Amino acid sequence: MSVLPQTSESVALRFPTGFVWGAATASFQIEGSTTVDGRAESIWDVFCRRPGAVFNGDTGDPAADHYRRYVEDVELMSSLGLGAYRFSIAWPRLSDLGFYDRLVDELLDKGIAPWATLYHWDLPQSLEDKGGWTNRDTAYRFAEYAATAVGRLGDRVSGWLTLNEPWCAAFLGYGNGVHAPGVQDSRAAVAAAHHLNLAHGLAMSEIRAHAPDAPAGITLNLFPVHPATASEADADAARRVDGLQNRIFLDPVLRGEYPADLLADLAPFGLPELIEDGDLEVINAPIDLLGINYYRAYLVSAGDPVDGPTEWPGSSDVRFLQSGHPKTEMDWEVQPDGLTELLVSLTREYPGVPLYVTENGAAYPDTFTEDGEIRDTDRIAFLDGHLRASHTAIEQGADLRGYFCWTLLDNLEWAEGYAKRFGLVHVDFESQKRTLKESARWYSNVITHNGLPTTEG
Ligand code: IFM
Repeated sequence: MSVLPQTSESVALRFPTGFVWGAATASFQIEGSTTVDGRAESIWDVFCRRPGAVFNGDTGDPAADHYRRYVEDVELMSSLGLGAYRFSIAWPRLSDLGFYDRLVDELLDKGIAPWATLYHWDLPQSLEDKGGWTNRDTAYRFAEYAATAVGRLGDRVSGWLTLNEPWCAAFLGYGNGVHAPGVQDSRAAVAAAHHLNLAHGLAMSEIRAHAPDAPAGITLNLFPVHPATASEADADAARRVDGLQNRIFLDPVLRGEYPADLLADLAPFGLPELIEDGDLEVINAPIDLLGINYYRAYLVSAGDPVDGPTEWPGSSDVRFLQSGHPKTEMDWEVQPDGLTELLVSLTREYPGVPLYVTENGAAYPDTFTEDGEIRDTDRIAFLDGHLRASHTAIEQGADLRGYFCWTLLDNLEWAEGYAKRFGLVHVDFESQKRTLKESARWYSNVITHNGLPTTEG
C-alpha cells in the first residue's frame, strides 16, 4: 500500500480541526553567516574551535546558509503546505534583528504562522565570560534580550517559546561538557538549570508586556523513564532520572516548586541555596502552552557510581539500557509508544496546559538513488509511528494541539557536526542545493489531509 494518502477517503486517522502542522529549526544549526551584520560571537562559535569538541571540526558556517537563502526556504515550506514554522532567534544578533523581521514577513506573506524560540543554546560568549548560565545575572540579561526581541517581532509572531531544552543547555553544557560551553562541573550544571528556569519566568513577563495576545510557553525535552526491574534500586534510579530530566523543569514552571526528592538529591550540589525569595513565583508564571521535544524513552537500572564528568549529578551510578527497538543513526531507539505515554501523563499530571510537540524526528543515513531521489522510508516510518502515537494520545485525553517535525533542513547537529541528517529536505552543504526527501512529500500529504493513512506504508 502507498504511504501517501491519495484521497481524503483513505485517511483513517484524522487530527482535530485546527491542529497545527509545522517544522522546526534553530538559528545556529541552519543560518551560517556567523560574522555578518554585527552578529556577536556565541558559545557555540567558540566551542566549535575547540579541538575534538565537534565532529570533523565542523562549525556554524556555512550550515544551511539559511540567513541568505531564507526566501527560497520559505518558498519550500510553502510548497510543503506547512501551517507553522518554528525558528529560533540568535541572541548574538541582538544588535540587528532585521533578518528576523524579514523572515517573519516572508512567512506571513506565504500564510505560514511564525513561531519563535528565544533561546536555542547560542548564548553570547561575552555573557559566558561572566559565568554564563552559572551566573544568576544572565537570567536578567535574557529578560532584557527578550524584551527587545518580542518588542520588535511581537506584533507578528504567532507563538513564543522562551527556552529550548534547558536540560541540554544546563547538563550537557555545564555537566558533562559535551555541548558548549564545555564545562564539566555538576554544581555549575545545577546552577545553570535554576538560572534557566528563572530566565524563563522573567522572559514570560516581557512577552506578556510586549505581545499580550500571543500564546507563549517553554519547550522541554522530556522522556518517560522506566526501571529495568521491580527492584527498589532500579525504581529509585528511575525516580532520580525522572527528577533530573523532567520534573526539574516541569514542577517549578507548572507547580511553582521543585519536587522535595529532587531538592534532597541536589542539596549536595547547592540547589536549595540557589533559590532566592520570589524565584518560584517568577518561574511559575502562567504559560499558554507546553512544547515537548520527544525522541525516545529511558530504561534505567542502578549500578556502581562512575567517576568523571556526568550529565546526571549525584546519579552517575545509573545505567541506561537498550530495550531492543530499532535505532536511528543517533543510536536512539525508536519508541513511539513513549510519546503516547508522555503526552497522556502530562495532561494528567499537569492539567490545563495545551501541549504541542515542538520537535520529533530522526537522523538516518540518507542516500541518493540513481535517479536523484532520497527514499527515506525509515524516516517516514518513524514519523508515521509518532503521529499515530500522537493520535492515540489525543484519543486517550491528551490536550495535544500541534506537531512540529524536527527538522526542515539538514543542519549542524551540534557536537555531531554535519554528519547526522534529520532534515525533511536534504542540503548539499557545498553547493547548498536543496532536495526534497520522500519524507517531505509524505509529510506534506499528511498536512494536506490533516491525517494519516489507514496502515503504515
Ligand atoms: O538538533 C537537536 C535540536 O537542536 C534540539 N533537539 C534535539 C535535536 C536532535 O538532536
